[in-house]
Amino acid sequence: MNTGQAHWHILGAGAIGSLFADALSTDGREVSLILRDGVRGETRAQVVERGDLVSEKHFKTTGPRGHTGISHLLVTTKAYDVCAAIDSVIQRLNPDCHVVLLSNGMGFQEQVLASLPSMNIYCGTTTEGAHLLAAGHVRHAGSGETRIGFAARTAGDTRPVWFDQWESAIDNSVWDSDVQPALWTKLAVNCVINPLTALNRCHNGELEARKSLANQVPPLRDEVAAVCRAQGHAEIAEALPRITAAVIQATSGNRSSMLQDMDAGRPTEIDYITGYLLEIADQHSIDIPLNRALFEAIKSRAH
Ligand code: KPL
Repeated sequence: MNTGQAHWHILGAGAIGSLFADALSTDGREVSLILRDGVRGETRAQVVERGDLVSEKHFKTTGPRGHTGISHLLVTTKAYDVCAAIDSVIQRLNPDCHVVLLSNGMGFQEQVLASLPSMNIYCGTTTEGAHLLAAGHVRHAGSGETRIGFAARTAGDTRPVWFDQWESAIDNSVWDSDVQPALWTKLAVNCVINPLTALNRCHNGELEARKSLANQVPPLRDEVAAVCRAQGHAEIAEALPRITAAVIQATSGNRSSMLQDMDAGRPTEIDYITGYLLEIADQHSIDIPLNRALFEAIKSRAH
C-alpha cells in the first residue's frame, strides 16, 4: 500500500532533483538518490544553499539495479534521458508505483504512459530556480510554483495521498487536476526563449534589450500561439505575449537551459521542446517555418 509515508527515489540528482530531495527530506520523508554509479549502503553528501542558509545532508544512494522496490519515483533527468532512466529501474518499480515526471519539455510523458500502463503516472512543471554549482552542491536561485497532475486524466481521479506530504515539503506546490495547460504554457515559453538564446549565446533579457533579437520574438511567438490554439489552448495563445514578456523580464539575467547545455557540450532538449511543437503543428497541418528553422539550426550545432 502506498498510503503511508512515501519513500522517494530520485532519478536525476541535478539542480531541481537535489533541491526537492533536500526539501522532502527536511520535511521528514525518506529519500534515496538513484545514481548510475550508486552503491547500496553508501551515502552522498548534498549541499543546498538557500540565501544565507546552507544545509548539508547525506542521502542514501543506490544504483539502478538496487534490491529494494520503489513505491514513489521522482524523475528530474533531462528530457532525452527520461525513458532510458526509467527503463534502467523498471524491474524495481512496485506494480502500483507512483511516478512523477518533472523534466522539461513534452513528448516523453506519452512514452512513459505506454511503457508503464499499470502505474500511477503524474507530470508537472516547476518554476523554482536552482543552479548546480558542482556535483552535489546546489544554490536555490528563486522561489517558484510547482504544479503536478495526472499524466492522463480518467474519470473519478482524485488527488493522491502522497501529495499531502509533498505539499507540506515543497513550497508553492499545487495539485492541478488538468496539468496540460501548465505544461503547454511552459513549452510555449521555452519554444520562444530557449532556441533563440542558445543560438545567439545571450542571456534571456537580451531578447528584450537587443532590438535585432526583440524583433524576432513576436513572429516566433505567434507561430507558437497558433499551435497552442489548434491544440485547444486558446487561453494560452491569448496570454502568450504577456507571459513571454514577463518570463524574459523575470529571468533576464539567466542563461537558458538550452544555452547551458550547448556550452557544456551536452545534448539539448530541442526534440522535446521545438521538436514536440513541430510534431503537433504537423498533426494540425500548420506551417511554422521560423520554429522549424530554429529547430534545424540547433540540431546542426548540437553535439
Ligand atoms: O525554463 C527556462 C529554461 O531556461 O529552460 C526559462 C524559463 C527560459 C528560464 O531560463
